Amino acid sequence: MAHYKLYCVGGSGNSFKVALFLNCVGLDWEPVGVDFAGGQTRDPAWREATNAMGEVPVLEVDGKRLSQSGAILTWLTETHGVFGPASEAERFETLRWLLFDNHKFTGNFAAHRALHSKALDAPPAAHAYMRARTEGALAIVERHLAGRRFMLGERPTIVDFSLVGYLYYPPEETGFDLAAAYPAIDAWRGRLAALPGWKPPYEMMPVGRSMPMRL
Ligand SMILES: N[C@@H](CCC(=O)N[C@@H](CS)C(=O)NCC(=O)O)C(=O)O
Repeated sequence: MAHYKLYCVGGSGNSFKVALFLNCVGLDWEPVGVDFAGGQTRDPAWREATNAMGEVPVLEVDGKRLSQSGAILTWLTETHGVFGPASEAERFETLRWLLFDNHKFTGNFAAHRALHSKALDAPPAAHAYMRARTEGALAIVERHLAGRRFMLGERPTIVDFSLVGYLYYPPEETGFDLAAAYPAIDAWRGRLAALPGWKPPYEMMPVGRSMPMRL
């Protein structure tokens, strides 16, 4: 049995953030599929046993079940001493970007993807609102990455793993052609994809059942 079990589903970019860390560090882990499309995360018994917040990813280790990708990444980096902040200033920047990612970057990108892929049925005004919010967040990261190799500078950290979580899903699924419209983000995600251990999300987590993201 693997040391780490990651409860996840291939279509979950939040799960991919954690899977990427585990694989790039070469840790002993296995994905455990969740039937997201079938409503497993809303099942009271699943919530009681696995995550009261009703979300993946959940990382199981030594009898504990940890949730929230930003908290899990922080725990992993402190436990294994890699891909973490190297100073007090970087620690502050790490928390700052993880919060921005969860609130604005991944938060908007993932919601827009759900609308774009028609996994959710929403009025056009709601779709346009989410698109504008997502473009705003992408522009902030595009600008930050101009002249930087990674989010905190010269080396990859958990900030990169968090922000990049949804950016390898295909454009027809996300509604954003990053290669065409966001050159700095495109080059940065390419640098991360060159890390040993990187795989695309559906290969990294070939488990579980997502909403119909690819129509
Ligand atoms: N902030 C959370 C977000 C997790 C999240 O939204 N997970 C989605 C899948 S990507 C989920 O399980 N959603 C279930 C639901 O909202 O019912 C994290 O980073 O772990």
